[in-house]
Amino acid sequence: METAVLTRRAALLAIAASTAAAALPAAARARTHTIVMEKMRFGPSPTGLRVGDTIVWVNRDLFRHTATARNRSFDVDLAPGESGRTILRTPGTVDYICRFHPGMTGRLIVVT
Ligand SMILES: [Cu+2]
Repeated sequence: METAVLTRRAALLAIAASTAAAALPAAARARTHTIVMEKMRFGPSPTGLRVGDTIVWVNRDLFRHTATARNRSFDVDLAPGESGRTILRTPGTVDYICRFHPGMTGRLIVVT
């Protein structure tokens, strides 16, 4: 009998914990991902991107590059050695290019 009570209490605590996690604002769950520009290419796009996450763009090349969304949702212009950031505000698929080197392309897939 006592075991059953303890089990029920544990179950209630588990439910309370998961409810608290779900109630966290998106910003509290947000993660930061890095995409490096190097040798005239964008590094691999991170997987598991969610609304609220941040992309840090790092230009390790000897050339100026941009990360420019085709849907105009972001446009980061970076001199050699610079970095910049984009916060992902909306879900969806966003293709991006470098405005100076259109052969440099990438794609972000963002879920809610
Ligand atoms: Cu470029």
